[in-house]
Amino acid sequence: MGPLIKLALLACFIPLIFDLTSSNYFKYKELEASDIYRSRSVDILDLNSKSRRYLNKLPKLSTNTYDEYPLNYTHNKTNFERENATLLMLVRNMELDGALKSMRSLEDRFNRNYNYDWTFLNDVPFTEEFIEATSAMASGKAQYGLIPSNDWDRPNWINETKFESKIKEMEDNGVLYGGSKSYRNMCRFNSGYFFRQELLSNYDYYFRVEPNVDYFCDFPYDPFKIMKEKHKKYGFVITIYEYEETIPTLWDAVEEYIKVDNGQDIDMETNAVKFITDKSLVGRYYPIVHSNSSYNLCHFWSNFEIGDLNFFRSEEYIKFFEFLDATGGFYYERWGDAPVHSILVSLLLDRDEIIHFDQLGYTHLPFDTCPTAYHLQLDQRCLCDPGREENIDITPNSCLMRWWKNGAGKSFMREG
Ligand SMILES: Nc1nc2c(ncn2[C@@H]2O[C@H](COP(=O)(O)OP(=O)(O)OP(=O)(O)O)[C@@H](O)[C@H]2O)c(=O)[nH]1
Ligand SMILES: [Mg+2]
Repeated sequence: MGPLIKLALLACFIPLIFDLTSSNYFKYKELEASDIYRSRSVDILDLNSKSRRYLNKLPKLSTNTYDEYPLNYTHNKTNFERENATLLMLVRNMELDGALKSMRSLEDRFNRNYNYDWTFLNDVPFTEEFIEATSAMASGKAQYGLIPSNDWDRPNWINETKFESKIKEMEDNGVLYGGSKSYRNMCRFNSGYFFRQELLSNYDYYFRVEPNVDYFCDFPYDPFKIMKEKHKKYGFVITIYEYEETIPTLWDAVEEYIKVDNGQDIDMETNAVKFITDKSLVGRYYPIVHSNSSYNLCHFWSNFEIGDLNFFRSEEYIKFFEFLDATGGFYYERWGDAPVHSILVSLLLDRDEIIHFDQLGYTHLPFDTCPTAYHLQLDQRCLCDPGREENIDITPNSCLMRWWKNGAGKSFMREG
């Protein structure tokens, strides 16, 4: 054995010799490393928090909307008082797995602290299995409603021959859900009947949840409280363009109603009509799809919505809905509840009564919304990538920039 090899062997044994005299050398080393990592992670978080703009002020509703009025309501980790509100899911028994996934996500991100009630609606009775599994997943009370046939099924004044030929035509033309009869029932129910269900009669607000959605971030506030405190009546997270082939005559019917209303319920000065009719260049984009009417096809994506039930139950909403319904457009065409809600909300409400919740990361295939600010990603434990192609907010497919310009969003973008 050469002297160099002897030296190397000795060097290897030195730590062991020390280890015999102390306790356990390797364990000691591991501890040291984890201490270093721990203090580094604290430093990094601290460094990040120094860059937070509003750290010492009352929380702002959003980092993205230039709303100068901070909330009176402070979200702290002990104040979990509930508003008079329910989480609401229209769902089929066969969607149990997806329903549980959505529930788990919303419970984790928000409701486990508040325990709001869950309301489930179905056009057929829920199975024991569905009731058992969803009740177990809910942190609050769970209640189950069977929708009366009159609120769900195709009314008998719909002309069956015309209906059958129209849906065949749509199916042949490859329109999304164009050949589905039940989808039409669902859209009409969600447009004009969900808020009239008895189980909802004692609530003021609902939060619509669909199977197989995901909430990417911890909620930084109770959105129901925001609705109440800020006098909001409709809240959304994503806004996109509708397929015009599903609503060829919807806007004609809306224009007729505007004439009939004659300024009684619809106030064009204060409402959000510009949001749904603006076709100008906003940012770098014109509307991505051409439309044949003055409706620009923008709608709030209604699979996520938080709404004031008293607005939907109001005479002005119901009158407008019934006028549209009487045309048969829900069946002869395939009017979605998203454009219907969006048009009625945009025309009947004051634009300041509509709110974009821009900190609530969310996905329903095929689109996401994910807060971009790095400190929000950390604060709210987000699990999403704002750089992903599916994150739709400032892409040409999104109407959000039109909302910033014409709605209650970025007031600096408003004209005049
Ligand atoms: N009870 C019941 N619920 C339904 C029916 N059709 C749809 N739904 C529910 O209505 C909501 C909207 O239906 P979806 O099938 O998700 O429609 P969509 O979001 O336009 O399309 P997807 O891309 O398929 O999600 C979901 O909560 C469904 O679970 C039905 O026939 N009966
Ligand atoms: Mg869906």
